Amino acid sequence: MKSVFGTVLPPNIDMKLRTYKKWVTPSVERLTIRTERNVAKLGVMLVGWGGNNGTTFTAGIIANKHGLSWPTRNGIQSANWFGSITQASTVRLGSNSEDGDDVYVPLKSLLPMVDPNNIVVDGWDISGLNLADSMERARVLEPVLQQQLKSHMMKYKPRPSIYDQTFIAANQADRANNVIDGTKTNQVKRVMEDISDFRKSSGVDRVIVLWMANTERFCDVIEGVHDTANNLKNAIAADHPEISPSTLFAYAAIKMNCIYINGSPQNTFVPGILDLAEKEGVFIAGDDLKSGQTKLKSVLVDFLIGAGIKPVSIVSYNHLGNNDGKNLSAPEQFRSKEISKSNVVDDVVSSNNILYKPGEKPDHCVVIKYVPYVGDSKRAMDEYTSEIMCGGINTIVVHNTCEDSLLATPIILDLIVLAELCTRIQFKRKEDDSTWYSNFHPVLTILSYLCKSPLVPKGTPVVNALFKQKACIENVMRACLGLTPDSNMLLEHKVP
Ligand code: NAI
Ligand code: DG6
Repeated sequence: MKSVFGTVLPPNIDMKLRTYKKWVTPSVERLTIRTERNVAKLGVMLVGWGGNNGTTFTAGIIANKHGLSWPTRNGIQSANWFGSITQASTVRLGSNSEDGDDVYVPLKSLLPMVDPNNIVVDGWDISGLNLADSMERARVLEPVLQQQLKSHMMKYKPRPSIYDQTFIAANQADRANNVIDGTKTNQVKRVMEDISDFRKSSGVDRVIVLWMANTERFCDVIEGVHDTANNLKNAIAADHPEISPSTLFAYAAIKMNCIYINGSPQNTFVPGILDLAEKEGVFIAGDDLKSGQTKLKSVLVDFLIGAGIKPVSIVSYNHLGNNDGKNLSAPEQFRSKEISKSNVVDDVVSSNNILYKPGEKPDHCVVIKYVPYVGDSKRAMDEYTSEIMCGGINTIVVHNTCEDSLLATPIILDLIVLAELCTRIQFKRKEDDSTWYSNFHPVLTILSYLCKSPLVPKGTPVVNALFKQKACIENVMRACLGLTPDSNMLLEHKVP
């Protein structure tokens, strides 16, 4: 079903809508949706496997699979996936017909999904440390847990990766001891061989490649180089210096029919990659995981503006001491993150033309500082200043200790689990007589909830507001089951 803005004004549309010159023509489009219930044996290849997120994700899979527990000063802690919507959130199915109580079920029970315990992990890193040593270097997990994980993690060693010091900060050079030499053509070929090798050795049916490596600077998008799949192919053959490692990985992954997800903010998805993904019919998604500070912002600003309150200044400061913070202390890499963190309120602001004139936006300042001592325990401070009734000013100040990688890791899992699910959902228009079903568009906008800067195809609105994003996931899943979207009207309780 869709709403169309058009020329027909039905007689029952309220006069007030005429004032806004918005004409609404309800129209109905019927879809048949089918979901393959056999779940693929899934392999995940992480670029940046030896980093904080890469090691924490791998450790999370192992710790949950083996049901590990460890003593803490507060008692025994067991492995879990708190922070993951697929593993730890529930969905309201409806109300119970007997007592009217709401009925909730785990989101993961709605449709068959990959069990995290069955995911096989592999990957690349420019640092050659084995995963046990990189886990220790990351300083994320409790030492007692690390001890239990060590024998498992030691078996993993990242594959050599594509290192281009013009794209990540110079301060990363000392960990680059595991690199693929040669031309860009050789590098792409090597990555494709790695994927093929992983497929064979692990026996997985499907591979998802996820960039969890350091934030790169934005590349300059050049006509004739990045604009089409064919130009990108020729530019790789010509070893063009402005093609980033992340774009080379995306190119190789798509060519190998692997979903490619960008967990960092840089503009990996140049037009040529979008073109390639469309031509090859391979899913891509990104950009940049939405974990702590931004997630809260995409709730708070939506709440304020939805309440008719006008945010006029948003100041977001954070300091962190992990290797991500070190890389982001370089101006060009910081700029990529700043762009990603800054656009997250645009759609909410432009939705309210009572509060904001066309083009008007709140002041929005993003500051990131590198303070090694705090390690992965990022401290985020935000000040939201808003105009309220008759010249009043309302100020909200938030302090959040983020535990960065423990917030990010469940999001990586959700991206992977939901992306795999998307490969099994297909659509057909009811009036279409053919037997042909289409997949989702190659750009998986349904994953926007998990991304700071959602990638969308041309002509598709960007949605940042968190609850709209979550409702999208839940309602698409409900549609797969033949359930109507949860409208929250609860008319069954309101109409006698
Ligand atoms: P990290 O610095 O600990 O890990 C990154 C890893 O990538 C390092 O091991 C590094 O050696 C490796 N690397 C760098 N360039 C590479 C290349 N070309 N190929 C393969 N490996 C390469 O960083 P962390 O904390 O794991 O974050 C990873 C990325 O995720 C960063 O870009 C960060 O901005 C992004 N991110 C992190 C979030 C979080 O909350 N932790 C949330 C959103 C995004
Ligand atoms: C400092 O902002 C470092 C970043 O990599 C963030 O930790 C990461 O992007 C998460 O950001 P947020 O705003 O979602 O908490």
